Amino acid sequence: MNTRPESDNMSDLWGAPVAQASAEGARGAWFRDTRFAMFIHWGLYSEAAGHWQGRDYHGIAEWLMYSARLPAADYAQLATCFNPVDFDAQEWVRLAVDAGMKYLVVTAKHHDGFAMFKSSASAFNIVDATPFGRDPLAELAAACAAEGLKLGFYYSQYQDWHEPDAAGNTWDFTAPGDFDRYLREKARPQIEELLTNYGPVALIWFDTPGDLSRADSQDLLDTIRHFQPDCLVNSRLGNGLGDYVTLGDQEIPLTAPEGLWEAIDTHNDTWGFSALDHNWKSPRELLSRLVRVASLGGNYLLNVGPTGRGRLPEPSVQVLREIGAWLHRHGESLYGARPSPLLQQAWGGTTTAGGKLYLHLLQWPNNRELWVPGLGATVQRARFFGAEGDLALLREGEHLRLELPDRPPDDLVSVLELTPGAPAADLPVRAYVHPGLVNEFTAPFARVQGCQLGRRSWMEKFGDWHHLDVLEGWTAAAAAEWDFMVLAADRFHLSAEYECWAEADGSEFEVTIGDNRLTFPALYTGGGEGLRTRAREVCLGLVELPTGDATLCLRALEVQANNAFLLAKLILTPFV
Ligand code: FHN
Repeated sequence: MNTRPESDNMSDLWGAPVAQASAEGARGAWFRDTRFAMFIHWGLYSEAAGHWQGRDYHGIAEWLMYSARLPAADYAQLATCFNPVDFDAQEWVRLAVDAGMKYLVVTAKHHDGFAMFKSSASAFNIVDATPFGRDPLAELAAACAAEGLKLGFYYSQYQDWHEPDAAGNTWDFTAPGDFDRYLREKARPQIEELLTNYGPVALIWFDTPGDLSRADSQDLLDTIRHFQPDCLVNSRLGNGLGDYVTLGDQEIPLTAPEGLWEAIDTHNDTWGFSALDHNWKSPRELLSRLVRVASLGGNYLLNVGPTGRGRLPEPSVQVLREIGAWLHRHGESLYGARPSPLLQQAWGGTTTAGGKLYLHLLQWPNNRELWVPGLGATVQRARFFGAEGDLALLREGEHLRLELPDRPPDDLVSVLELTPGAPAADLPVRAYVHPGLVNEFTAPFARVQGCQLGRRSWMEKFGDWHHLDVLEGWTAAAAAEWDFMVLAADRFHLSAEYECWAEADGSEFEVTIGDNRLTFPALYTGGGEGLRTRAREVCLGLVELPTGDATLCLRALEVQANNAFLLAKLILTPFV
C-alpha cells in the first residue's frame, strides 16, 4: 500500500532550521568537527517491518501505525511479541566506532509513543510491556561509555500516537485532548528519566515540533539545561530554540546553513526496518554524501534500522565496515577539518586541516587533467593518499594543473593532499568550469531577475523525502545568470534540469554562454501543483567554451504560466 500523509508539507512539522549556538560556542565544541555519526531507528515498528495483517506498507516503516491507521490498542499488541533477543549493544557501538562515527542517536520514543527504555511515566515501554524485559538504552549507554562514543536520544515530543492527549493520532482519538497534560505527565517526565538514568547525554534529538508553542519548547529546553547543562539540543525542538540545525530528512545541501549543523540520511528509503526496502545506497554514494556535507562544514548522521530481533541489516553492517576502512585511511582529511575556500568544485569537495588542503575526488576527469584553481603559486607538493610518489605540479598562471593516473588510486573516493595547502585567505571565492568534467550551475548560486529561489520537497513512496532547490516564478524576460571562469577550453553538451508542468509546456527560453546562443521550448515533464516533483535533464545543444571569464544566462522569452516552470540547474557535460 502507498499511503500519502494528510499534509504533504512535512516541513510544517519539522519547524524552521534555525539554531542558537554559533560554531564557536563551548557547548557545541565537540560537535563542530565530528563529521560522521550513527542514527538508529528502532521500536515496535521494526517487528512489523512494513507488514500488517497480510498487507504491505511501503515507505518509512516507523509510520506503519499511521499508514495503516491502526487503533492504538491494536498496535500496542506488537509489544507482546517484541523480543529482540539478538540485540547486542556492544556490537552496535563497536560497529559505529569502527565505522568512524563519533556520536550515536537512538530512538528513545518515536511517534508511536513506545518508550525503548524503562519508564515510570508510562507502562508502554520495552521493560514493562514486552517479553524482552531489558532496557536497551541502559545497555547502549554502558557500551558507549566503554567505547568513548557520545550518546544522544531521539524523542518525539509533539506526536505521540498512543496518547489521546498528544498530537498526531487523528484517526483514533477524535476528541480534543489535553496537550498540557501529556507534556506534564509523559513527555517531560520521560525526558527527565533520559537525563538522569543514563549518564552523560550528549544530545537530545527532538522531532516534528509541529505547532508546539514557544513556551513548551522553552520548557523542554529548561528541563534539559537543568539536568544536563552540556547536553546539545537539535533545531527540531521547535521555535528556533535548539542549539544546532538539523536539516530536512535526506537533505544534502548545496550551501551551508549558519552555525552548527547536521545532515541526516537513510541507508535505503526508510528509517525503521522494512522487509520491503532493498534500495541500499552504495558505499561510494554514502561516502560522497558524507564528503559533500563535510566540505560545507556539517556532520552526517546516517541511519541504520535494526530488525525486530535486534539485528542490524547485513547491507548496513557491510557498508559501515567499508566506510570505516576508508575513513581509517583518509580520516585526517575529514575529522577536525574545515571547509576550504574552494568549497566544492566540479571534481568534488575540499577541506583543510593542519595546513594541508584535501581534495575529495568524486569525479575523475576523462582527460586525466585535474585543475586546482587559484593555487598555482602556493602548492609545494601534491600526493594521493595511499599511493607512492608525488604528482608533478604544472603551474598554469594562477592555477595548478595535475596529471592524474589512468585509474583512481582508491576504489571508493580518492583523496589528494596538497602541501602547504592552506589556500591564501584572499583566494577569490568564484565559480570555475573544469575541462573534462561535468560542471553544474545550480539554482542557489544564480543572480536572478524576475524569478526567485525556491525549494521543492516531496515524497516518492511515503516519508522518503527528496529536495530540490529551484528557480521559480518565471515572468516574461526573467533571467538567471552565473559568472565563472573556464580553466581550459573545451566542448560540452549544455543541458537543463527542470520541471515543466502542463501549463508551461512550450514556454520559450534563450540561453547564452560565451559566444554560444541556444533557444529552446520548455517540454512538459510531468509534475504539477501538489504533486511529486518530476524534474528531468533535457539536452539543449553543443557549446564551445574558450579559456577565460564568461557568463551563463538563461532568459525567458515567452512564459505560458509563470509558476509552472522550475529550473534546478544547467549542466555542462564533456562532449566526448
Ligand atoms: O516522522 C519522522 C520520521 O519517522 C523520522 O524519524 C525522521 C528522521 O528525521 N523524522 C521525522 C520526519 O522528519
